Amino acid sequence: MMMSDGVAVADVFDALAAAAPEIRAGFAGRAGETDDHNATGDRQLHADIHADEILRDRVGALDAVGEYASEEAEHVRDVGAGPLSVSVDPLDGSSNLSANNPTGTILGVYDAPLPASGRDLVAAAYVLYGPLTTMVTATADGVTRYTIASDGRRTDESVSLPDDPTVYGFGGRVPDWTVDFTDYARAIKDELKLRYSGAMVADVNQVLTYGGVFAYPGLRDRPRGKLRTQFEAIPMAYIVEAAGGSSTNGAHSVLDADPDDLHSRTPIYLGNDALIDRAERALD
Ligand code: P6P
Repeated sequence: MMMSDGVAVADVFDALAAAAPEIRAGFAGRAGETDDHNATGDRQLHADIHADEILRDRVGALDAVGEYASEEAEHVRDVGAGPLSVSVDPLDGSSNLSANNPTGTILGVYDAPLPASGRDLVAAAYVLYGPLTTMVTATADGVTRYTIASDGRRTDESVSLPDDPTVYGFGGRVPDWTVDFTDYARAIKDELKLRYSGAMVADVNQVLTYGGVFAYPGLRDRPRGKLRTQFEAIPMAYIVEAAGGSSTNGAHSVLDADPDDLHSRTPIYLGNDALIDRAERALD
């Protein structure tokens, strides 16, 4: 990654950090549904649209960014002549708003046109809207967690996955799990503590904090599972692998995924190496 790309990535992270308090301030009164659906069929909340507009304006205005793609919009948007392409899930787990549970923003920075492979990712980040607003960023240089105050001030600490796993979180309904995943889950639940909120950002953040495994597996009737390859799986896999963990889609690292469709889905398993190795053996 050229130094100029390093500076450009820092500009993207600064834009995300500046957007976060504005997105959070817009939650009140926007938990309701619009009449519209996104490209993967999810009913859109007013908060989804609000977050996407803020991010598109801030990130799309950067000279280094040429393409902006959102989980909330069917097509990639040309936003300039810059070398970088940015993918966003503007408000991951937005349905949690009505229960006042955590939600998040997921962002990927690619040095290739979208849809792009995980190997084209040069940086990734997420914002977690919990009791605190935190931003976790990852580049080839490592993973950093920032706590963002309401006035935008940031404090930071480096992040690495704990060696000893403690928590797990598995998506989907148990009757919809495959036999192989059910066997894997049965073993894991006797070893680790269940932590599952329904927002990928919050659940992966718990794995990064305490060690463990997050999975949204392929299901009996939906072999590719639920989570979006470009907007959720690839950026979050990049962050977990940069923090010292592993990812898989059941067969290989999620970063080796090469989606041909911007809104494709993939099974995803993220966490400590040994737990991911066991998942690949169980699903083989
Ligand atoms: P389920 C939120 O809608 C999301 O895309 C992810 O953030 C989360 O991990 C998953 O779906 C939750 O899905 O089926 O458990 O509600």
